[in-house]
Amino acid sequence: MKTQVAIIGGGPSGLLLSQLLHKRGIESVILERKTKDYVLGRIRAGVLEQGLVKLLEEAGCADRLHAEGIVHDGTLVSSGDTLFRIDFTEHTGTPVIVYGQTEVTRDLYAAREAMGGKIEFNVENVEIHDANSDAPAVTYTVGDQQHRLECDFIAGCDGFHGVSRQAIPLDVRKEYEKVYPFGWLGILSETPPVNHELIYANSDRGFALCSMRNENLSRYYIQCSLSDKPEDWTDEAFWQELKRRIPSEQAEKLVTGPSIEKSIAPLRSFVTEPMRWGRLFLCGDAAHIVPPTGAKGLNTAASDVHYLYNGLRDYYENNSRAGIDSYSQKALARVWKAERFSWWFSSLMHRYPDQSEFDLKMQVAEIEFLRTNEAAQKSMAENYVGLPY
Ligand code: RFL
Ligand code: PHB
Repeated sequence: MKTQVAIIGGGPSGLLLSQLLHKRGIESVILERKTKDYVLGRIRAGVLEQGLVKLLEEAGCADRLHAEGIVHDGTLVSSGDTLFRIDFTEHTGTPVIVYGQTEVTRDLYAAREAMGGKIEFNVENVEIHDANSDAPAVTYTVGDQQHRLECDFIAGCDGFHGVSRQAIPLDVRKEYEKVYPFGWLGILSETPPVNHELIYANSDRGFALCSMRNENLSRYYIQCSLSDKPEDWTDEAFWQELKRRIPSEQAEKLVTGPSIEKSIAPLRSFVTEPMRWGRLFLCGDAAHIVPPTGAKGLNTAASDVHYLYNGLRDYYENNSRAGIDSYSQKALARVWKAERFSWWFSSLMHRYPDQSEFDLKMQVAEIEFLRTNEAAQKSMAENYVGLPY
């Protein structure tokens, strides 16, 4: 088989890239390790920056997002019982949209299928060949059938545990990593959200986040120990702990109910450099991970797709290599800013096992500065709604 762009990974990065390329007449094939239902069963990000919304519009996949997404003009931050608001629209002129990654992915799959996009599910043993030559290829198996896909370019959109990053030789690749000493326990419940905007809560029992998917579907998280397992936490224990971490006025209003999903995610900051090797381009979680505080994961994947899509367009439409040659540098410049913001916001909001009393005072002082200082609020708002591409 032959195509122009072989895309490894059918998560949001791979699907969005494929759909955008298709709109410009550039052919691609997506290779996905799991089934579509499995991919759609993963509950992940919930907050979309305008940059991602614009890309979804360009991809022709934004109708449901505009009909069902919830516009958020700001967010709440709490420290104990002190609650304050950061106004995104006032400080930046831009809101964010709350619309789940699951729904984005569902819309992208629907669009790809409607246009006859080629997606191979259940692929195994994916191997990248000759990425550093003018004739790269990907081999893989489906069941006991061996396949070979020849292509002009390979997009490695296969997430943190994929194979693409590993295809870049170790003497070329440099990785930067910070692992946080805690995780997030998240639940989804068919209950009305406690508040119409998100609440990021710092408390002496650890971080909590009140988020949502729609008016009757709430997403809540609490900081937990890395050794915890979801089954250690009954729904009742989760709700009790959440109530202790958010301001009492909110805790009293909280509507609880059975969880329909419960999972633990570790927190990590990770970047690999460069994001390109020959004709292989890494995109999204394949190249970088942020802790979820600040909701930058999916949005940073989207900015990679933007740079790669435009680079490939430039190549096919204008016979110019300028865009693909600057891909890694442009993508990384924005990635590192998202890494900084997520690291800063995580450091501000969590309890660390080795935190000294001095460290705690610094956290309190910084939250107080954010509460009272316009410039600090503007800086937070600019980062939260997404820095320009
Ligand atoms: P994905 O979504 O991981 O998709 C990669 C796809 O590649 C497939 N794959 C392979 N396919 C073929 N061959 C192989 N060898 C393959 N190896 C893997 C996988 O099955 C998968 O379908 O990466 P992508 O597309 O770059 O998208 C990135 C986003 O998913 C990610 O940044 C965010 O979801 C991160 N993230 C969150 N971000 C937020 O902004 N807010 C959140 O609340 C939030 N929660 C999360 C998250 C990531 C999590 N992970 C990765 C464990 C919660 C979790 C649990
Ligand atoms: C979510 O709704 O899942 C969510 C929202 C904001 C974050 C992280 C996760 O910072």
